[in-house]
Amino acid sequence: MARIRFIWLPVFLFLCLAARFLPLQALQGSSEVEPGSVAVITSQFESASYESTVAASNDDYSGRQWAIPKTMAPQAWEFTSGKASVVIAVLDTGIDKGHEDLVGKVIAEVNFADSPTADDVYGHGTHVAGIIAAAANNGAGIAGVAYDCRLLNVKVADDYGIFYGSVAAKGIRWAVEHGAMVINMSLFSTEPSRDLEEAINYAWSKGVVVVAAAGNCIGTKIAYPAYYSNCLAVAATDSNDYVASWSSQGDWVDVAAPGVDIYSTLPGDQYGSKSGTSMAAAHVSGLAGLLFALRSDKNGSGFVNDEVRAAIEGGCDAVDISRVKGRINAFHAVNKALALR
Ligand SMILES: [Ca+2]
Ligand SMILES: [Ca+2]
Repeated sequence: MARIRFIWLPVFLFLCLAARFLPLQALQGSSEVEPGSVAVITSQFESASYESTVAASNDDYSGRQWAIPKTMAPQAWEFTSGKASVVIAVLDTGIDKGHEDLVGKVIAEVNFADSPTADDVYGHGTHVAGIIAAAANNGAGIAGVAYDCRLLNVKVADDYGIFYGSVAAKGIRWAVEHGAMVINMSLFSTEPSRDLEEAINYAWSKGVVVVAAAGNCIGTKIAYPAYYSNCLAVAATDSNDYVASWSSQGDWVDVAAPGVDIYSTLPGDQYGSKSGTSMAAAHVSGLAGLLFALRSDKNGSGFVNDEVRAAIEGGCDAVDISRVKGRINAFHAVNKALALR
């Protein structure tokens, strides 16, 4: 596995840095010249390196989900595990909606990508979807953070994990129109996109929480869409609460969440580990789903997204504080939301 990482890390570094070295004329007039990619470190899945005898649910691989106890999700589940009316859009490479641990979760889907199918050929969106909402206590697989919420499969990245800002913007607007309360974008580009920023602002104005991977850019280089102010930018931490060496970080990053050796669903009833700020963002979107289920519009704005975002950021544990503001804690965030109610 070390060899795979050695090969892929330079590829993603190249993606992060490529825009800097493109001829200037290639960058003028359009934000579409340079695509972004899904925010995973390797396209290969890895076998689990973490195994605990303590299980948080009766799912087969519960012991491999170190992020669940780390973020105190089981304690949060005492209050809510989400609800079917809370819809989370996964803007990604598609979802295997027939996966045994995702059956019934995807209520609608659309394909905006340059691909013949809304299914997940690349094997990224299915992993993200499982982290958010895989069925819990069904005796199989894993447990998603918001396992009673529902998903929208919004395919905006192609079968190589590549996306364009204008396409993701279309996906956001479609998701809002189809009832999404949370939009997860486990993808990033080093190029800004006005279409994408406007779509995110539109989503926020409609009461939606938008979550994005901070990118795997090593250091404080800005990544989009995570950088936009109406988007929660998520860095990745490991099981010891250290920020991953390849994770973007810096003042512009809003929260951190587990993103190293994350065990989740893969197409064809498979499971495996992946690392990246992709996985970190998915944990935050799951938590947002839990908080929407509590519905606490304390300030009477007519929307809950401001309270949800405040609870996520205000409920963080201080970890590795020289590099990130804090790592999400589902139980503390739920308590914040309940206190706000
Ligand atoms: Ca399960
Ligand atoms: Ca409000």
